[in-house]
Amino acid sequence: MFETVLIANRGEIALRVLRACKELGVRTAVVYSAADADSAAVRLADQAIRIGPASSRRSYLNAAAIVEAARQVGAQAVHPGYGFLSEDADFAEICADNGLIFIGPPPAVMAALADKSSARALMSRAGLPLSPGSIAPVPTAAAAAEVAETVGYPVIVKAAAGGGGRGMTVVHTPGELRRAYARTRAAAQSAFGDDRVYVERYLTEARHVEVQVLCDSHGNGVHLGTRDCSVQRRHQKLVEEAPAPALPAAVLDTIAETALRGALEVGFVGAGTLEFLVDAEERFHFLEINCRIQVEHPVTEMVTGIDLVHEQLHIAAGVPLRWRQEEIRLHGVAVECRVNTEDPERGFAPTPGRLERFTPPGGPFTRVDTHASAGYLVGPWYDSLLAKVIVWAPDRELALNRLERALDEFDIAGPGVHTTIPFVRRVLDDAAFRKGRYTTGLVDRLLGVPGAAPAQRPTATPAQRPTASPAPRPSPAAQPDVTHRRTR
Ligand code: MV4
Repeated sequence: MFETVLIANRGEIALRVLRACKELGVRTAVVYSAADADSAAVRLADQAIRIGPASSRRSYLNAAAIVEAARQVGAQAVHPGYGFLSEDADFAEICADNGLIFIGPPPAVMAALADKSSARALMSRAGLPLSPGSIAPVPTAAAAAEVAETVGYPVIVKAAAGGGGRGMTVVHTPGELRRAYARTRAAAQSAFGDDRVYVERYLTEARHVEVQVLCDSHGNGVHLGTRDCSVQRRHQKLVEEAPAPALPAAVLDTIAETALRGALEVGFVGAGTLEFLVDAEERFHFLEINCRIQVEHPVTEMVTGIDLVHEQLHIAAGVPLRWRQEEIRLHGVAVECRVNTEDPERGFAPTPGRLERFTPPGGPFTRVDTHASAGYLVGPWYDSLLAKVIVWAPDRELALNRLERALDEFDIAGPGVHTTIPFVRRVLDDAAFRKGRYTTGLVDRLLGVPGAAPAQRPTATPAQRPTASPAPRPSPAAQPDVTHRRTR
């Protein structure tokens, strides 16, 4: 195991990684910006290195300053957390060039998977079913129109360099396509310096189901089941749960096993997440793979009993995977909600300010991951995640009741500070959500967004349900450019 790890992040995830390191007897060093000098991670770390002003660009995104901090403290490895440099293959490469282990996949694997178009091609070759659409980037508006005609409208134009919902445009009719295509390319060029885009059929009323995998550097891998992350607003997740509800165990197993096969096939190493959409017919479609620890990782920890950050550290240190698939048992249900300092009544605008009161919930099977405490100053510089409340229970109904109980206990107050708790309560009260029959359309419906679908059952009745079958494994030579023919 490492002697010293540098934590290149802030907020609750810096604290989460720090705790894992301490539990494994690893010395901790944390970098911080001028805005985070009083943070809990700075207080608890063995060493803390100030790397710049509040501006992310000049601190948590400053690769040179982070590498210099690692050199100063004699760290062998860097944990990037999530966000910031966590998915930056160039940063992983810079770490390697400086003799540092980046806690994540090898830089070349990261680069291939960060490109969503390339990830689609690799996963398709590994036999994963993709959302219908193009695999290679689509070079012209005319080519985009051809793909759209083949898969059928609505379609979604996605930036190859995007991900996590950034750089996507939904197109409902052929008349809108040319402009949407041009606009997405221009936006991708300005956001990512890369204007390549691809086109998929836009699947409405689908569920966002993701699979947690752990793969070591010796070719071994396990999956840790599924999470449902359909409750999102503008691609910010609000509520996540494990396992994905209201799907037959056989379907979940097929998705999880398929995901693991894909991860191993592309040489993935570390903790990763493969995202899928599951449609009303319970067919699943690969979307993208995330090469980092995710915000919602605790729900998987609660149902498996496995500390994912411990596993990341062991994998990065070259230790063979400590779990066989048969040893991983899913137990009960875990639900997480994010508490952001945002005002749901004002379009979820951030509400920075000082917290006069901050009393997190307690009680059985109730975990709160937060860096905040009474007196904490929520600044305007970083994302507004203040806390995550995660509960576990033997069944989903009790887990949801327990989460409501925990949120009732949470006391957060400060001048001008609002939180997303009132909105999360509405989600937990929603009839479709309570039944586990909700889709990516849930939040827009609750917000009354025009065009949002009314409440409905996303799941086929048992009589209509197709039998789960493993994904077909087309040979590379037989790989079509467009993955599915239009069926209606
Ligand atoms: C989609 C989709 C529907 N069809 N792609 C959003 C985040 C990124 N990882 C992929 N995302 C989606 N891609 C196709 N072809 C739906 C989503 C999506 C979503 C869309 C609208 C509102 C909420 C959503 C929640 C999760 C995923």
